[in-house]
Amino acid sequence: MTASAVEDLIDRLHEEATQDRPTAETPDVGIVMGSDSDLETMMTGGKRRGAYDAFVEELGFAEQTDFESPPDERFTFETYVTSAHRTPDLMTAYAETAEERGLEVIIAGAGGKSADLPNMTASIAYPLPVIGVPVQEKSVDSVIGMPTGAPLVAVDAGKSFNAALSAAQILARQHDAVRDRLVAYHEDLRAGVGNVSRDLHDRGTPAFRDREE
Ligand code: RP5
Repeated sequence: MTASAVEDLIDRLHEEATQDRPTAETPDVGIVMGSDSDLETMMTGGKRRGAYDAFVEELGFAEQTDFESPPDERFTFETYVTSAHRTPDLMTAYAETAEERGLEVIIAGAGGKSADLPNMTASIAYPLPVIGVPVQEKSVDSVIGMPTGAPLVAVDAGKSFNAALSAAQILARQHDAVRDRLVAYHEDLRAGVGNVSRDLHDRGTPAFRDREE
């Protein structure tokens, strides 16, 4: 990202904060990450599924990429890279405009030993809730280690899928449609375990294991 792109993004965020758009036209969830090298962990998984998979495949959300043209889907998220160390001005602009731009909750992920983006975003965006995602195991302490009075909730390393579910749980307090989607997702999980359990029992271990291979 060039310096001018940083300034353009900062200007856009501040301009958008003055728009006072209807809630249904603004993203409900903001997703920020410290680097595009975090993208796989934060959004589409790799070894495990990510926040994008949870929102789009399981909960029927859409990614909003244009302030002016929201997707048809009622519930949306937006995605940015806002490095705490390399673009502190962009991180600040993002967090300080978040509530005015209509966001209800932020998911913030960063890696490394100084994973400061989630906690700095939480401090600046307060009282908006922020869900931190340590992108690596070594990032856990710096994400969860907030002082008393400075809240941040966090998921385990790499669990951005769960961060999306947690964000949806927050939205579900106000939106029955999101609650219904969360309940349906959980019922699918329950049914999946039931099918596997019955199959394992009824086939026996060797036949079940061979079926999986
Ligand atoms: C952190 O440093 C980022 O969140 C990322 O996980 C890590 C490495 O960033 P890059 O050097 O790949 O941009 O700030």
